[in-house]
Amino acid sequence: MIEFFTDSKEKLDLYKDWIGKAKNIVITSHQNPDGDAFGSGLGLWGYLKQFSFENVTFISPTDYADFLAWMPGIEHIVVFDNKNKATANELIENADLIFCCDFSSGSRMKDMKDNVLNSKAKKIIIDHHEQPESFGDLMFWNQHASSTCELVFQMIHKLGHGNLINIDVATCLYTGLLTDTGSFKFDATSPEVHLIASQLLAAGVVPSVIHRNLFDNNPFEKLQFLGYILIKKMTFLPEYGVCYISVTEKELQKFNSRSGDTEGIVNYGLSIKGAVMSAIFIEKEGIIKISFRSIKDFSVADLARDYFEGGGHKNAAGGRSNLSLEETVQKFLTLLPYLKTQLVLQPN
Ligand SMILES: [Mn+2]
Repeated sequence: MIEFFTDSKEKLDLYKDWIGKAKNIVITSHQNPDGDAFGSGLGLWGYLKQFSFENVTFISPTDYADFLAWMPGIEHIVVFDNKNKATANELIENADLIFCCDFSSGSRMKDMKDNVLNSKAKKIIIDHHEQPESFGDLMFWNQHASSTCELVFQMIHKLGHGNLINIDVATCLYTGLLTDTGSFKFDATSPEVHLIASQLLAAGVVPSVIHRNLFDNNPFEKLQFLGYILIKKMTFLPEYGVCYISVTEKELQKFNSRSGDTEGIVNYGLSIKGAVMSAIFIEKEGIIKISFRSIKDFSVADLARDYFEGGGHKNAAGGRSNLSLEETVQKFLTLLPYLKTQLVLQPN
């Protein structure tokens, strides 16, 4: 399903009316931000800053990982933590328009959820996740898009402002395009994605710099942690084509693991020959956080939604569990025999 408010004259007029009158604008993305959350939010921020609003503020529901710290404009982000909560709430309360980037479910705003949903501001959702909730007044939504950055690029163009995609905006948008397509390798890497990438390069993006900033900036301890996980904690079940990893809170502490350090580890499981699905279970702050990845038609979004209070995309999804780490893994393993036909009968 696709819904671009810019394609309906009535909705586009509404948008133009709202943005024309807006004084204060808030942009937000989801908790535990990834490259696409900040790429789309900061790209949109850099675009909107070029108009004469009194305030355009990006508020992140939670703090961000080091691998994003180089992004243009990141120093202006207000993190919704104890220190900034009062300021952030005031900004949300005074906002005329709130853009929600890279999520479709209110709960992904964590503690900010109620303030945003109850605010008088008009809400505009720009997103590519499945099954959006209906809190948006306008949607720029396509579940087949590679990334929210792709959608922000298209929205800016549909509004006739392609010339405002300067190098900083382009850098942010390229970041989400790159991270959400797994460096242009996932199925959502459409011809359109490469056409957009080409235009972002023409705007001045240097791919090698962004790639290095994102992926070759690891703390030494993070690689040691990865080594430990691969040797000690990874299990592969060839009969199902399933790889899984479980990590305790103690192990995170032992390797001084920071928020975001576990990001991407789940993908190693899919690099095993014959793997169809990979899962990682992480014990953190009293709950188990789960990431799933899959290939081809096996939907981890369905798995996450049906059994682990989560959701996402067909090939990349997340969930949670209030059971213990062992019980959660056990629950996952018990499901596998029922999923076997879907897992094994993957068309080429
Ligand atoms: Mn995304």
